[in-house]
Amino acid sequence: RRDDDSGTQIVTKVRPKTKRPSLYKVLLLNDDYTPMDFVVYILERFFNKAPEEATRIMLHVHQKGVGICGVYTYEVAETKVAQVTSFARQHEHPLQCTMEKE
Ligand code: TYC
Repeated sequence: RRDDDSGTQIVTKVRPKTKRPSLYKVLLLNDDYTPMDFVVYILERFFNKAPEEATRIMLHVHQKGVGICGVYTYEVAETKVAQVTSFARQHEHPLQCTMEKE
């Protein structure tokens, strides 16, 4: 919606440019040392899982080696990873939490 200097009207359309944000999976990795009940607590506290769902995810990670805790936008996923890692280290557990683009 503008005129150039030749006097010819150039019509440009305004396009609503709202791209949906990329999503990131937050993953827990299995290890031999972190207690099962600690992992369940992590899933309840940081990922808002009900006790049964938290237990299911923990056992999945225990058996398969890796599992999804949740799917979030970049900054939320990054914050979850930092919170889980900090909390695990405070309790001297080696629990690994990472994120991966969906
Ligand atoms: N493998 C651990 C154990 O036997 C339990 C565990 C589950 C650890 C999930 C980490 O992400 C994990 N105590």
